[in-house]
Amino acid sequence: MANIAFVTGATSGFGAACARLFATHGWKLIICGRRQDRLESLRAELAASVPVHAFPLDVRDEAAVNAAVAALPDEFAAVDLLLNNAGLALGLEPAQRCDMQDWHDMVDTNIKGLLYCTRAILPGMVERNRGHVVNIGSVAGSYPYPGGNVYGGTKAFVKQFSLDLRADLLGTRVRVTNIEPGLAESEFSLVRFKGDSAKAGQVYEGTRPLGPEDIADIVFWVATRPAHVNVNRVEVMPVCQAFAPFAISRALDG
Ligand code: NDP
Ligand code: 8X3
Repeated sequence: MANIAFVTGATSGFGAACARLFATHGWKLIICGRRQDRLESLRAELAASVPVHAFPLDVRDEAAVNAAVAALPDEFAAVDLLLNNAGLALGLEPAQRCDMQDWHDMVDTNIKGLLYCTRAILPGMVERNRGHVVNIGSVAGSYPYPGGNVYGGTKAFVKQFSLDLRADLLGTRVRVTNIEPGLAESEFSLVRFKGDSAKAGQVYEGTRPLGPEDIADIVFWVATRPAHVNVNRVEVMPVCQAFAPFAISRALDG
């Protein structure tokens, strides 16, 4: 029987790459996202090789998440892998100048949306004593950088929540993994800079960033370890990225 993967944020970047990779390995796919045109073209592409269930979903809408999970067709209901990938960064301003709505949107998507999806899918996994929740965190959840503020905070939540889920799931065969990528080229920066493609392009200029396929490769690897193996966290950066020294201001000597 084919495995079933439920991918949030499948309309772009990591989510689309994961859906494609899992499909090449014969997994049945549940795909969602807000952009219906993107969703439909991915559905049509994947449906040539595997069964696909696609529906528009804003993960910030708890009732819609619950309704979508309750309405899964029988052949898609026993989800083996939930990939909590939908997420975004908005802005890179210092905290004192951030747009409050951006903070709401990041918390509502990266934290609350992930919680809604997890809470809706998890009981079935526990009941079946089988399943894997793979969350997409970020290096931003471990290492601060100027302007990371709430984005970093949401990903720190995802990291800790993933570890705490493991604690709750002890005694079951349900696995949990947090993937924590660094610089990766997708629509991420275009979204962060609200459609400013020149600014988004500068982020990757002269670098060899990770690509969505690199992340898909890791997600697929953690998902296909032997059933007794739980990869807790994977932190991954491109070779062109490393850590900054601590920043010290010399303007405050008084
Ligand atoms: P993209 O912008 O390319 O993809 C983000 C996906 O999330 C899109 O499919 C988008 O779909 C979906 N999404 C956003 N908001 C919502 C929402 N409210 N409801 C449903 N879907 C939503 O970026 P990435 O692929 O890079 O990002 C995927 C994940 O990886 C995010 O969680 C991001 O924080 C994380 N990440 C990214 C890194 C990077 O450098 N690129 C590094 C580390 C982590 P739609 O707009 O159609 O709803
Ligand atoms: C995305 C990586 O460094 O742009 O989560 O925050 S970073």
